Amino acid sequence: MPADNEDKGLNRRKLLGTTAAAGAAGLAGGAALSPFVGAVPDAEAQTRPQTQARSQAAQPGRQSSEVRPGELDEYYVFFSSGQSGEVRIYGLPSMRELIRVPVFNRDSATGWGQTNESLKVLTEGLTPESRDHLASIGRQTYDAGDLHHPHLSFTDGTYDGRYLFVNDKLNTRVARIRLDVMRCDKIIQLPNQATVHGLRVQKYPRTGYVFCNGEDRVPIPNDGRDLDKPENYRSIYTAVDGDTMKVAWQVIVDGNLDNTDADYQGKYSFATCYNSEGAVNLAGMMANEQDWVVIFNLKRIEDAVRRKDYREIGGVPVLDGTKGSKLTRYVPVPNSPHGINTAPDGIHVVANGKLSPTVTVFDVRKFDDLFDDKIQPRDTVVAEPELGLGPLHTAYDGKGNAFTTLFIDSQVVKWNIEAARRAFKGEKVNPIIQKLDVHYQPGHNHTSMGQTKEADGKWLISLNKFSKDRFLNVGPLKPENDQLIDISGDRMVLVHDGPSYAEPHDATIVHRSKINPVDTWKRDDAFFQDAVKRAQADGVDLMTDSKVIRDGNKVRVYMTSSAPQYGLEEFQVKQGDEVTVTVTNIDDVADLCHGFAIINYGISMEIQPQATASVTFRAERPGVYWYFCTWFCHAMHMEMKGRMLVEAR
Ligand code: CUK
Ligand code: CUA
Repeated sequence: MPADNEDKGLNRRKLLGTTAAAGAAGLAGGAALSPFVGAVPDAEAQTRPQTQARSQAAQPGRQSSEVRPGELDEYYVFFSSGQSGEVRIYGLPSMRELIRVPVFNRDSATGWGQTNESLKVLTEGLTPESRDHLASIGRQTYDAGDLHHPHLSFTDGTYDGRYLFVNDKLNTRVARIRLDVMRCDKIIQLPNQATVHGLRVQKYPRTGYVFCNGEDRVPIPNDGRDLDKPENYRSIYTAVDGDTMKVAWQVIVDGNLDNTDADYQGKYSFATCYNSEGAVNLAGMMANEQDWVVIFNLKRIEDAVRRKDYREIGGVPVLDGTKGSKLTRYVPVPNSPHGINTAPDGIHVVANGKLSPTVTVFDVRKFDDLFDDKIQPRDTVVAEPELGLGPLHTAYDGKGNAFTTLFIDSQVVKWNIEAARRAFKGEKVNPIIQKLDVHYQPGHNHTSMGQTKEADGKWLISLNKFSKDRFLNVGPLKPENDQLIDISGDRMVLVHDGPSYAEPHDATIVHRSKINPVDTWKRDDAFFQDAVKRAQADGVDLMTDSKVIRDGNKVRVYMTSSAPQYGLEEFQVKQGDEVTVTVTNIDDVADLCHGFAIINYGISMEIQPQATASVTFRAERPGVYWYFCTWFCHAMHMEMKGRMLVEAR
């Protein structure tokens, strides 16, 4: 019988003391800069409230991660993948990976980043400056991204199953994934700002806005002016219209923006800010004792946009929300806050301390008075409990409790919001209910439906940045560890370790009743309408015709695919031709996917049931090149092939 995770952790922490210290140094840049880092975690741990040790097995009725063969999971989990640039969809509680959705990455299996349909999505929303830059280095788009925050569209405070929105910290982009086909259909690059880090959506009345934090400060426009004049650098907060995927407005703020969230009333959004110092190096960014949370008044911003009280820069309205503006308020919080999370009660918002062992709790009902200058910024703070070292993100169970990750302590702490409020008023109550060791160094955590008003308090996942010894050793690069925790009882119980590849930052757990994907594409789907129009202009019916159309040195090859055959067994082109191959999967069967790949041409794409996919390339290499199906579709799948004959010039 395993000992209580928590008690074991105390010993383990002694053993791993160097790790905790290294983590602290990494965060704080040395103990001298941050006094709390000097506190010995062990000493602190001994004063923690300890309750009866119990293993999972000793608690009948607790939830299990087991989903038996043939059974379905109860929840979808949408994981980001950081520098991998894609979205990964898991089932919960099994924590089985179900599928991946390529977004900012180049994906070999689907042809994302190579097909004309994906390239349209990847290029149409780039800024003119980026398009020029990419063209100057012979490229159409980026093939890398850093995807941190996956958030579903809302209607009336809960998920509506339409879209998933994600950010790209690398190339300042926001993408939208359609949840009916689980495919990215829009990507927009934001002008004026440098990176999109925090991304959350409007919860009420609907999405609505997608809020995007510009993290780094740069000159506007960033065209070579003010290179080494950081005092002229600016940070930008953007609201993208989730329906049109166009920038609705931008607000200039003070400080680097980290994470963001919105209220349940549709009145305010807010962001954590670090580097209020406006510094350009680590020591400078941590110099001040306090940074701030900036609150955005959506109605005032919309009114200002209506009055045209803005400057148009980079084709979008840019408003001034720096200190003293009517559009924003700045609430001081301890140095370098990180995550910010609205509770499902619609009242509380928690900003997580990171360099401070505290979290700061706001009451959104006080924001009206703050904007009307009836109260001071700090009057909106109703609690500030000290939770442990390195608080990064907070999740909720919908029953008044919060779960905060402690990066340096490698723990999740469960605490009660109301108790924290009472303690803040001076009552002798300890808001901390339990601390659970996680393995190791957690960043985001997330509860089932926990970012909606329908938080159900059943599951918590902790996305841990280090796995160390928890899995078979796979060399110097270790997986991360996404741990599943049962929160349905009074105490958290760890039930599953899940390795994951670089580097999920965040996840959203959605009850399966909210998501209704299709099995086959509709033939009038917008995603491949360019191909349909091209075919119509060539007099080709994609569902029945397989034809080669020559148009000068452009050759358009149309073929159907139906297991186990392409509509064309061969086609001939001339060296130097620009060839567009358009394949339509006419099989009307769930799960019957075909592929199209050309040997030694580096071409590979998939075609889902009832979909059309196309790829354009230059036939620069004479000879015989077999094309073949890449998705195992039939007993004769190996024979599903044909020849591209390239005649020498
Ligand atoms: S951030 Cu990664 S752990 Cu980009 Cu949401 Cu907090
Ligand atoms: Cu078609 Cu394999």
